[in-house]
Amino acid sequence: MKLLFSGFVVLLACSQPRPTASTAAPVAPAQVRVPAAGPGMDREAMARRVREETRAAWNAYAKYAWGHDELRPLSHAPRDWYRESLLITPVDALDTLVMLGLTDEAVAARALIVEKLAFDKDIEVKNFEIVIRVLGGLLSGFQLTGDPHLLALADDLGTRLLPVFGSPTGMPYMFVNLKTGKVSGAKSNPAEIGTLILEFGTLSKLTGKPVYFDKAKRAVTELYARRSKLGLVGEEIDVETGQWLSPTSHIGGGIDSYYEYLLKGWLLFGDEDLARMWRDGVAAINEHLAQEASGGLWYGEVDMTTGKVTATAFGSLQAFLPAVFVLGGDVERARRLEDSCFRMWQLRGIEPEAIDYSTMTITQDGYPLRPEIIESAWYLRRATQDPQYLAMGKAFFDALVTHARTPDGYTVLKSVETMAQGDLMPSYFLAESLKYLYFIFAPDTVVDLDHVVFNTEAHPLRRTW
Ligand code: DMJ
Repeated sequence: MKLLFSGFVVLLACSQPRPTASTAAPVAPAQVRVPAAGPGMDREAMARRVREETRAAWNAYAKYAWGHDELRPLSHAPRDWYRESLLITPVDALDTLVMLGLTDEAVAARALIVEKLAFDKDIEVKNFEIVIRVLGGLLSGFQLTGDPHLLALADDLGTRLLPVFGSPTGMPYMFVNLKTGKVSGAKSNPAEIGTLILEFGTLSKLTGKPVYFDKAKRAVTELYARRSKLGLVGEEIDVETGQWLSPTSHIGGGIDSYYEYLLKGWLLFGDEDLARMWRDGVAAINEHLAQEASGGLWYGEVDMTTGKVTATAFGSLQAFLPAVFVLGGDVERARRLEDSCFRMWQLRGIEPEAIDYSTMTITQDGYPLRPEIIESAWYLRRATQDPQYLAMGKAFFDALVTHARTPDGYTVLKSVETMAQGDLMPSYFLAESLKYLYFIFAPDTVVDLDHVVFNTEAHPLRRTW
């Protein structure tokens, strides 16, 4: 296999015009204790260590779960999401293996995918997860390796997913049977409706079939049209009636990547409608969700209609936002929010799933190996070259090795209070957490953000159009 990675450089400065930085929140003293990185940190050695941990995690999957969706590292057993495997870990991991220079492993992953992956299966899949992990992974895999089988698989998958858009509003149903096209799940949310345009849009550009982009764009446009007078979206919506089922607005799970894709859709496709939606959206969350509390900047929960605060909850998923702020040009806000995220990490030395930031207490104590805080540290390290983000990266790496490493791969933590280990290595750990950790230490030349946008599962999509 000829790997095309050498020509695949991802740059941070975007050639697209930038949104204007939104009004900065008042500056409060951040109480963040980041261990000094100092000139002594050997970045090359750290990058090598992350690469070797990635190799070991992949090898554990290959040994105990080959051909299946995910690895259970403690029981040495595979886990499949549905009756039949969709090779979710190999597809999610392929571009990480390529970009980290794990060439033999990348060759094996690609061969497995090309030989075994097929979508003519009588299984009802979750559209959002399959799009961000499998469709995204096939598209980036194609662009990095040049293997046309991967694009053919992506095109076949895209066609099988299209029935989701058949609701009266054009907003997608949550589930679709890959063989029959039968859809279900009319109760959906902004993330599942608005996190499709990067993958479907790229598929349109690479296949010359506009239908994918058009359906995904209509879906997000219909969602945006239902924003409240404050410019906010709620947490749950019926895609058949277009009525909101929950008015709770926040930037966490179920909403998060809706905002991410407005900005990134603009950057990848130059789409001015998405640019306008992004500017409106980010202005609304900065005005109504941002809160100064406990000496830092946070984004809480409010009623989308009244703006009344309903909870002071923040968590690991919200930690995607500093990365998006950097891409949107608001580096100062990104810095302040990443400080808050790191304070959350430091409560127990590894990240809890959720906290109440008014009391700085943990409300959900699991750590499912999430990548978002690592992703944001990478964007900030690139944008600022501030060594504190190298130090943060080392803190993340050391905690992962200490608490989440097993003899055969990495595993989720049931609790950051007890550090009790669960038994799953989610595919996004290889797709995202390890990739972004590597990027923190690797030279900036490994990524050319002038031409590449990462989807929400860290799959790099290269603008070749
Ligand atoms: C990933 O699948 C994606 O990053 C998604 O946007 C959110 N959840 C996980 C990681 O936490």
